[in-house]
Amino acid sequence: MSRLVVVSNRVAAVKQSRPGAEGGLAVAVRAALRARGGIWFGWSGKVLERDYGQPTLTQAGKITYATIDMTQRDYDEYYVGFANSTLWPLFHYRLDLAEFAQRTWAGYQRVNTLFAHRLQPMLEDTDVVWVHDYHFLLLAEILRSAGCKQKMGFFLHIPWPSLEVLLALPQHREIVKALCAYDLLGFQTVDHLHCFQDYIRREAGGEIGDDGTIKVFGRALKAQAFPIGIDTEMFAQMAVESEDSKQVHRLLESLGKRDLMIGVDRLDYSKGLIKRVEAFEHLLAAYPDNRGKVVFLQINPPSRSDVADYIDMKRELEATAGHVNGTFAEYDWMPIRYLNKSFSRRVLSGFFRVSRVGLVTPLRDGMNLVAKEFVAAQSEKDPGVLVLSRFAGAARELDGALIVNPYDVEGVAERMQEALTMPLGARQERWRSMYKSIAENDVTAWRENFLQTLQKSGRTR
Ligand code: GDG
Repeated sequence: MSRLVVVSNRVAAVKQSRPGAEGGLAVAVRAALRARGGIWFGWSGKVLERDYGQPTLTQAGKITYATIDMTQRDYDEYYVGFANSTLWPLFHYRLDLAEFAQRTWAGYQRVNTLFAHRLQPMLEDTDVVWVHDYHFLLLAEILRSAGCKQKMGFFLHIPWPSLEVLLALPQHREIVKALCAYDLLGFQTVDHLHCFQDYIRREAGGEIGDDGTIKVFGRALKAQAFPIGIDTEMFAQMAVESEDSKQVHRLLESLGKRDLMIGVDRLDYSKGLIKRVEAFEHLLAAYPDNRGKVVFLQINPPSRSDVADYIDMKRELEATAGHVNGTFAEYDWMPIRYLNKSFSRRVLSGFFRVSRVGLVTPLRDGMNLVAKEFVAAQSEKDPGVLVLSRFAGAARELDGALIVNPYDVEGVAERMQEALTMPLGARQERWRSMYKSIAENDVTAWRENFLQTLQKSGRTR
C-alpha cells in the first residue's frame, strides 16, 4: 500500500487525548496514516515574526507530523485575508461580505507556494497525497510544476458555489485551472459537484464523461461527491455514557420538566444563528403554550474572532438573543441560554441525547456534522427530532429530519412546533431511517471510498 500524505491547514495534536475528544475527521485521517504510514503536513497554528524555518517533524509510530509556522504577514493575507475573508464568504454565498484585494490573493498564492516547496522534499514517488479544504486550492498545480508526479486528491469541506456566484471571484479561472491539477476532486454533495461541472462545461469549455471524468485545460481528472460522515458508533456510545455525567445531571436538574431545544455551532455567520433566534422568538409569539415550558440552549464555541465580520455578527446575535429574553423571560424561566464557549465532545453528546429538538439551520453548509452527531446521540426509545436546513449538505442524506428553509423564520417556527409536539412513533420512525444512513456512511467508509477512488484515478505513472 502506498504511503499517505495528508495536507490540511491545521494538523491534529500528535498525542491523542481520550477517545472521542477529537472530531471524526482527525480520527479517520489518523487511522489511515497509522495503517499506511505517512505524513500529516500543515500549519502549526503559531504566528511568528520571523521567516519560515524547515518543518518541525515529530515521529509517532508510522506517522510523521510535519508543521510549519506562519509569519504575521502571511497569517493576515492568506489566512484571515483570502481564505477567510474572500473564499469562505463567497463559497457560502455571502457576496456582501466577500473582500477582494490583490494583496490577499498574492498572500494566498505565496503561502500555497511555500507549503508546496516545504512539502516537496518530503515526498516519495509512490506517495498518495490527500489535500483538504479551501486553504490549499493551488497546491497540486504548484507541486506539478515542480515536477511532482504523485497521485493527488483534494476534498472540499465547504460548499462549491453556483456558477453565477463563483464568477464574482476575480481569480475564478486561475483557481479552477489550478484545482484541475489534482487527479481527484471530492465534494460534499452532488449539488456541489454539479455546480463545479457547470463551471467546467459552461465557463471553461471542458467535457464531462459519464463516469465523472473531466477533460479541461489540457488536463484529465475525476470529480465526485463523497459526503463526509462521523464516527457514528463511537459518538453514540459516548452519548450513552455521557447521559450519566455530572454535567448532564445538572442540566436536567436546571430544566425541571421543560423541553430542551439545542443548537451547537461555531460562531459563524454561515450557521444562520440570528435567523434561528428570530424563529424561536416567533415560536414563542405564535405558540404561547411553549412559554415557560421550552428552553433553547445555544452553544457557540468562539471562532475567527480576528475577522471583523465575526465580531459584528456576535454583537448582533447577542442583541437579538437579549431582546428575546427581555421580551419573554419570567422570574423563573429564561427562554434562551446563550453560551459563548466550548464544551468537550463528550459533554456535548450527552446534551444532545437529552434534547427534545436539535436545531441545525445554517444558511449554507458543506455538510454539517452536528446534524449527524445529534442523530447519533439519540436513544431509540425516546429520540429527539432534528430540524435541519435544506442548505446543509446533510439534508441530502438525513431525510428523516424536518427540513426547513432557514430564511423563512415563520416556517422554521412551524417546524419547531411540529418537532416539539411530534408523537413518539413518528419520532422513532424518522430517527431509524437517519441512524441507518449515518451508520452505513460513517467517516471510515467516507475515507476509504475517497482513497480507493484516488488510487484508481489519475494518469498511469
Ligand atoms: C467544516 C464545514 C463540514 C462544536 N462545538 C464544539 C465542538 N464542535 C464540533 C462539532 C462538530 C464540529 O465541531 C463542527 O463541524 P461542522 O460540520 O458542524 O462545521 P464546520 O466547523 O464549519 O466544518 C462543514 C465539516 O467541515 C466537515 O467536512 O461538515 O460543512 O463547514 O464535530 O461537534 N467540539 C468541541 N467543543 C465544542 O464546543 N470539542
